[in-house]
Amino acid sequence: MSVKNNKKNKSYRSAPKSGGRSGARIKQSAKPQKPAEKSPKPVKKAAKPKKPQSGEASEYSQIIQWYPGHMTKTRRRMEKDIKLVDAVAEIIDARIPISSRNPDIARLTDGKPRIVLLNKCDMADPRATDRWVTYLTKENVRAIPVDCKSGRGVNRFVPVLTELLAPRIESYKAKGMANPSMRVMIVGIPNVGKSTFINRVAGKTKAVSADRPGVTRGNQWFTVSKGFEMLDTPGVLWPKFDDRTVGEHLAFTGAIKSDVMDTELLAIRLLELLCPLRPAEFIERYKLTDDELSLPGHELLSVIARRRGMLISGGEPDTERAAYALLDEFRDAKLGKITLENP
Ligand SMILES: Nc1nc2c(ncn2[C@@H]2O[C@H](COP(=O)(O)OP(=O)(O)O)[C@@H](O)[C@H]2O)c(=O)[nH]1
Ligand SMILES: [Mg+2]
Repeated sequence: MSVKNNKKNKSYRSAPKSGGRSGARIKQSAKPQKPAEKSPKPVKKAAKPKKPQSGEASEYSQIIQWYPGHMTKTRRRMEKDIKLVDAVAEIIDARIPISSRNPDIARLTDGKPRIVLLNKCDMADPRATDRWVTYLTKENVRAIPVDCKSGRGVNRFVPVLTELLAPRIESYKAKGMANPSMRVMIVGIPNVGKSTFINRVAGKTKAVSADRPGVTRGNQWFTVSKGFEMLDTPGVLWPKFDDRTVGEHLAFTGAIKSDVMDTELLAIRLLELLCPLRPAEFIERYKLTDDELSLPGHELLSVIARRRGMLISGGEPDTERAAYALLDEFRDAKLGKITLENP
């Protein structure tokens, strides 16, 4: 369980505050006549996710089965690589800082100094990103918001790394090492932007952006800055999507393929989260009235389909097409800069 909210572990691994427990059932038939659950709750007051019932967990195991099967091998390799480095930079998605994070990271990184990069902040709500940075800083986590697409924020990486590793560098020097070279490794869940970040930091040639089998033979290091080297192979962490809310949030952002879930129910769930947040671009794009914003998700999806002229024969709204369009537009940040999880 990644987002359980136990008292011992009330770090930012605690449950997302937005989003309720209701949600899309995987591969259940969509019945848009009925709401998936009760009407949307205001985001701030939404109940924290609790432990899934056993049935829910097994549904999510379907996604796990869909996931690439080389998990164990990748993880072993990562555990080995981590032993070689002085620090770990964990990339998370600024729109879903809780769900995009692997809760085992502390154990996996073996207590090594860590930097958290809040990536894709070009698509996240800037105020929420600020709140996350403040929150993480209070938790003694070095956090840097970055947008690897434009490169914004990436230049803060080396200064923060330098500061974080200063004690380590000093201790090497005290042991007589003249110019110790510090090594750092990038880790994160699939599609969070690990390769893009490495490309940004390394320049044109080193890492390749898409996952390609066979690209990495043996470790290669490149110099990030004087005295700092980075492993060109990022460590892939798997998200813990055995919780319904986490699974949904990962699907909304495209971190996991949404076609393992029912697209219409997923879109309905997204609408239930968006309506209370009232992003201006979302409202403007679909010309939504206040009344429409308080409709249950499945009715609002029909409204959106009609407004978009997405109809099936007989003039009924094509809610499936509308669902795909909505999810695509959310992933392209066309509905606004939206953060789904708050500290
Ligand atoms: N908008 C936006 N897209 C990004 C950002 N960083 C990465 N991406 C995109 O996210 C997708 C996955 O990136 P990639 O680096 O391959 O992820 P990896 O699987 O973690 O290596 C690609 O389409 C990137 O262009 C970012 O900061 N902003
Ligand atoms: Mg990659």
